[in-house]
Amino acid sequence: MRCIKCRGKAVIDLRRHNAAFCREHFVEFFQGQVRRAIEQFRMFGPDDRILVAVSGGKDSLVLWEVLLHLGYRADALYIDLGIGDYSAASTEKVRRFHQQRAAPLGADLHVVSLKAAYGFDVDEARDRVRRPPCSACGLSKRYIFNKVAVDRGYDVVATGHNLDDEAAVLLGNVLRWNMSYLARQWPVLPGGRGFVRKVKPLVRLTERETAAYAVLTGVDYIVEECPHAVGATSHVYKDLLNRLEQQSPGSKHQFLFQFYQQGRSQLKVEERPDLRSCRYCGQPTPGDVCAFCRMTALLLDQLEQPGGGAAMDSSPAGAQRSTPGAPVSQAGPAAAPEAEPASEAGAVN
Ligand code: Q46
Ligand code: ZN
Ligand code: ZN
Repeated sequence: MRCIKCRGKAVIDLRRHNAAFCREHFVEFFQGQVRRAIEQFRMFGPDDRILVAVSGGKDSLVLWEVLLHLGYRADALYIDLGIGDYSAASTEKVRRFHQQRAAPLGADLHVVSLKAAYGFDVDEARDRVRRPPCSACGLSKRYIFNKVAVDRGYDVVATGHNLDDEAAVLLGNVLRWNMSYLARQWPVLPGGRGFVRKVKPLVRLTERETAAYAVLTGVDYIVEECPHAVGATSHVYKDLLNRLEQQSPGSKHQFLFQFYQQGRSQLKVEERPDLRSCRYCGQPTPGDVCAFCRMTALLLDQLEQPGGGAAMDSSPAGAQRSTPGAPVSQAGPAAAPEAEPASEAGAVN
């Protein structure tokens, strides 16, 4: 197998492109695809300040690496969700990547601990309010990413969702004919009214390609998945699409990009509901109190019950019962992205 660029020994075969590349030309190809997605969907410009949502997994760390390599002003935000050993290992990977690869290029890493900042973690949310962990986690991540971006003046939040992720979401939305989610499925979620713009620059690249890029460029990431991801429906969709791809290379890309180019334009995007400021944290919400503050209040009540786990006294100083969504260690207005599509929930990748 020979590289189609230099005829040297190829290290990867990309059947969907009918191409094979050596290390050097695969890296060039990968970075070119990221640049192309940024330009194709007008995600951001060279002067924009980007906040990359990192989880310690391959996609988000690779995304950060590529954006820095392409010369963008990209800092990152990591949220310690308090999910046992998984969070401990992820934190270490992110901190090490920052120290070794990002800090020397002048990039900052922001770390928010859900427990230290808001008085609960994802496992407590699951146990105390019987909310599926991914639902509490997704809501918290959307809230905090947006809040930090707004508070710290970033223009855009970038996530590591790749072609496999987006094709699986599309398949799920098509199977349910969920027209409002379909209408909003796009690699750029516009900002405004307290929401920062969100973009997915890896949308032209598959999971396999991202993993190969990580290995070939020495990006050390957490291989284990979050324990709560086990049995996720998205895995079934990804499996199906991979089987299709095996038989017919390029199907995944066709499915997603033909939708972007033809299907989506036929759909009408519903107006977002009128928003007002959350009574507690000041963030935009269709109701009186934002979803994150409602969940926080419920959780802190539960945790205060006798025998109900950590009492407020033992939670970090500053957690105010009268301001359930107010972070313990950070102050200031923010935006709760609860009006965003639920299909966005959870994943940072
Ligand atoms: S981290 Fe959070 Fe994911 Fe774990 S609890 Fe679910 S949403 S699976 S990307
Ligand atoms: Zn080559
Ligand atoms: Zn609120």
